[in-house]
Amino acid sequence: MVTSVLRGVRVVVGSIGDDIHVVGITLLGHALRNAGAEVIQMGIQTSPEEFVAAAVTEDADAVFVSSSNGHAGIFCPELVAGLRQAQADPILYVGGNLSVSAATPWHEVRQRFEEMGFDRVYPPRTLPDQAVQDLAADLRARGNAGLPEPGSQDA
Ligand code: B12
Repeated sequence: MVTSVLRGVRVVVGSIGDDIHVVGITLLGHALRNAGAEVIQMGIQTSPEEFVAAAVTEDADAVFVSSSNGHAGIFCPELVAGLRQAQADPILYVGGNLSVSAATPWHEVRQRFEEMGFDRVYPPRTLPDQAVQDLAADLRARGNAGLPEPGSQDA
């Protein structure tokens, strides 16, 4: 793993709504920290309002929303609306188990969350390193010139 690819980047991480699954967000937090990010770990059962407040007060570059119990669709619209109302525009990722029924085709799940306003929607069992690399690329695409280029001596 590249150690400082997210140096100075501020990321809010948590499980949304009534979700009590903690292992995924713990691993995500470690991976982001190992990549140099400052992680604001919200833990489990984080309400949409708490996500928004943290994103605003911490001036977050990105918000990572995790949901394992399938209830993300209930809580995420409020989170996206809250960020818009607060005129906050962090990069927004969501992942975990995003639908209650495993029978729902993945492309429908992804489309639903993309239409809500998420920049990336991750399927179950996504490795944290994938999101780390995606975040570095998305930040660079937004013009965050402070990040080291992958493979550079700084990274
Ligand atoms: C352990 C577990 C529990 C434990 C949780 C303990 C704890 N404190 O965390 C207990 C027993 C308490 C539990 C309870 C429940 N659980 Co449970 N649980 C699991 C289990 C077996 C493993 C979850 C886990 O820790 N995985 C390991 C981590 C590392 O993986 P992960 O969470 O998927 O995260 C990885 C990736 O997905 C990714 N990721 C996760 N989030 C995000 C976000 C972003 C932005 C990105 C980039 C990546 C990312 O990063 C992680 C690292 O790779 C899963 C089944 C499974 N095999 O996944 C069911 C499962 C998640 N549980 C399930 C259910 C239904 C429940 C309950 C509702 C059961 C009940 N009827 O009470 C309750 C939840 C209550 C609530 N309010 O949330 C279902 C959810 C189904 C759905 N989504 O439709 C699952 C899938 C089991 C199943 N097949 O039915 N559970």
